[in-house]
Amino acid sequence: MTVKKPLVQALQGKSDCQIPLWMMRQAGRYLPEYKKLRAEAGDFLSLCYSPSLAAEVTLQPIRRFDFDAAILFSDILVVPDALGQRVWFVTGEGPKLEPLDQNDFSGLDIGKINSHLAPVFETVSRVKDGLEDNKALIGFCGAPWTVATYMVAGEGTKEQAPARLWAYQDEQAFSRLIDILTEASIIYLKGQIEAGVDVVQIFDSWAGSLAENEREKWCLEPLRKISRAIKEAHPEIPIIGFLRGAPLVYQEMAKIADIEGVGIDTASDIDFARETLSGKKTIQGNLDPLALLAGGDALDEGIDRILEGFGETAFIFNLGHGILPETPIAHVEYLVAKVRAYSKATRGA
Ligand code: 1CP
Repeated sequence: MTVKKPLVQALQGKSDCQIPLWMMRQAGRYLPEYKKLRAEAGDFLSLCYSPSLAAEVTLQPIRRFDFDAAILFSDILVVPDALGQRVWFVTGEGPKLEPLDQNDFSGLDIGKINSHLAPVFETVSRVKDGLEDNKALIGFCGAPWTVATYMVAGEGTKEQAPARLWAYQDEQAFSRLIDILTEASIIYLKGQIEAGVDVVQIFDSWAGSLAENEREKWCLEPLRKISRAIKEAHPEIPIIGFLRGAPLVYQEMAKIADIEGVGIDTASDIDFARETLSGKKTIQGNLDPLALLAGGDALDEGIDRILEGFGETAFIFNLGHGILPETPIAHVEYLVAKVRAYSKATRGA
């Protein structure tokens, strides 16, 4: 008999399975074992491209907290790196990319995705070997828009102005870049699925900075294309879309046939999200990472509101964005125990 994975069950629409729990950025700098390994590994991209170390980092939070899912340790910016745009990480500053020539980016080559990212696929196989059968492995990519914001600016930017401006000034060229990234994301996600991931998540962290009509073009349309292509090749693999900062988009996401899960961010209204998505999509979210950092009443109230709001629907407990490096381990332990107790009491699982 195959062992059930609560994360996959929830994404199949079940609301009576154990409430699955994982955290965005769950492998990372709040964990002492991560910091130790990170210091030994040298630069961040070498860690992403070292299958043995990346697999170890992927499994660290599962060993410590017994989450229901591991998320592949990699980064959204391995895709521009694979396309031939040089990427590096500066400690304390974040990602840097060699400037993209907006008049000629014909050098970007999707033909190298599979060979360049072979170490990431190898990480997936190794994690699968180390993961219990009831745990899911999540693969991911950045959404074309979010990845493009880094490629155009050459670094993280506050309001993603360089990419937004270019999209207004030369819509055709920007559209070509989004098409390349859409194609690259499909190849990359298929590679992860063929190597063994059970679920994929598409991170559109900067969807919220776009005007509404621009969001349709640069976020929703690529999401429809990517999810369609993945579903055609791998109908059994659930897809989670996470468009941060744009709650009204849930009405549109509820209509995308090829995604099963919608990640909701910290600022989302719980009742609105439930009314818009429940019965159509599995909801994932949305504890404020700062409430988790703060602990105490803020944490209790945050967890209670989410469990009361979503506990009766198909639901995955998560944060509204990534866990912060200063978060005390004890607060994460408390969160896990509380969600588990609620799931046992209300669902018997
Ligand atoms: O020094 C370090 O340890 C680097 C910190 C770090 C880590 C741990 C970066 C640099 N990336 C990651 C891993 C990572 N990135 C994962 C691993 C799996 C997990 O969740 O445990 C994932 C899913 C990502 C995805 C990612 N990278 C996103 C989308 C999700 C989000 O948080 O919004 C984005 C926007 C990035 C870009 C990036 N990479 C790293 C940093 C510091 C950033 C953000 C830079 C910025 O704010 O602009």
